[in-house]
Amino acid sequence: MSRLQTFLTTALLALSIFSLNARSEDFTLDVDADGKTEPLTDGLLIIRHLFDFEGETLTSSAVGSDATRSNPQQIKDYLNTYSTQLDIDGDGFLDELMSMAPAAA
Ligand SMILES: [Ca+2]
Ligand SMILES: [Ca+2]
Repeated sequence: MSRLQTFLTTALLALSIFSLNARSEDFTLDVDADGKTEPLTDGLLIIRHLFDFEGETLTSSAVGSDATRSNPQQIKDYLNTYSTQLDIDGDGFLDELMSMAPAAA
């Protein structure tokens, strides 16, 4: 491998690692962006999103009083943008709650 190839490969690798870090840092579990991560707001929003709730049914009684991201479409867009970060167990699927339901019944 030439020096140029080595340099370009190293630069590309460094850039991809930087990009991954930057993307991860952009995502937080504070879905409604009120500065706090709470189970009955942010957690509920994520669960409802995973069950494909939309509009008012997504956000009803599930955004904090100081939320700066409270519009259902904004929240849906945010969670869709960072959907890979929501795959907590890393199995490539976001629907484990739904797929586990028949087994648990
Ligand atoms: Ca929050
Ligand atoms: Ca998963």
